[in-house]
Amino acid sequence: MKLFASLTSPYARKIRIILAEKKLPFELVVDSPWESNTQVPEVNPLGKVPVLIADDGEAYFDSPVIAGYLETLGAPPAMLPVDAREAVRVRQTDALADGVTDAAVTALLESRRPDGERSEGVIARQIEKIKRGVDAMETHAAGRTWLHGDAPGLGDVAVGVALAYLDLRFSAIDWRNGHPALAALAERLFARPSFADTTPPAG
Ligand SMILES: N[C@@H](CCC(=O)N[C@@H](CS)C(=O)NCC(=O)O)C(=O)O
Repeated sequence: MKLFASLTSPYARKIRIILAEKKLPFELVVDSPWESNTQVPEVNPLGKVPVLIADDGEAYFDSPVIAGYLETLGAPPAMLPVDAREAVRVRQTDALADGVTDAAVTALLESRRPDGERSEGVIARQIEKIKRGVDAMETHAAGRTWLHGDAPGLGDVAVGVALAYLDLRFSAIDWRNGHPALAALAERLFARPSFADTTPPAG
């Protein structure tokens, strides 16, 4: 398998963590879709990472689809429950975490626009999404070691990656404040080699 990823992409990090947890061998193709010489549009018409190229040559994107594909390979530990309704709940947590990451990415890109083009209103709207999302994650995490079941799964990985991305790009939000269950969950996740080994480079 080959994974097209940039080292700073939180969505790609989610997949790299799942591959590490499952100990699945893969070739990492570091490619930033923002660079002019990127090959990503050749494997994903949307020009986004992550993209997984399976051993049979089929290309999979985006990160929730890749996570679903990896589950079909049967390598433990399971990141999605076998029960279909339970799996939907885990995917819901994945969607919530990705939505927080989406809002953070949108706010970051907006904040980097030149004076006169930047909209503080757009940034504020995204920050509100982040805050509501983090509140919802806290409600779910309260009283639990892991978000679904008795071991970390796709939902935990996605939430951990989203929170780590907030640490990297929006530390001023101080998401730990008022979210003790989430802070404890993040501590458990960040201590795992799969998270430690995929820490994005500064910049
Ligand atoms: N929903 C997608 C989001 C992927 C995404 O937005 N990736 C960013 C990198 S963090 C990207 O490749 N952006 C390039 C672009 O939008 O042109 C997923 O979960 O994989």
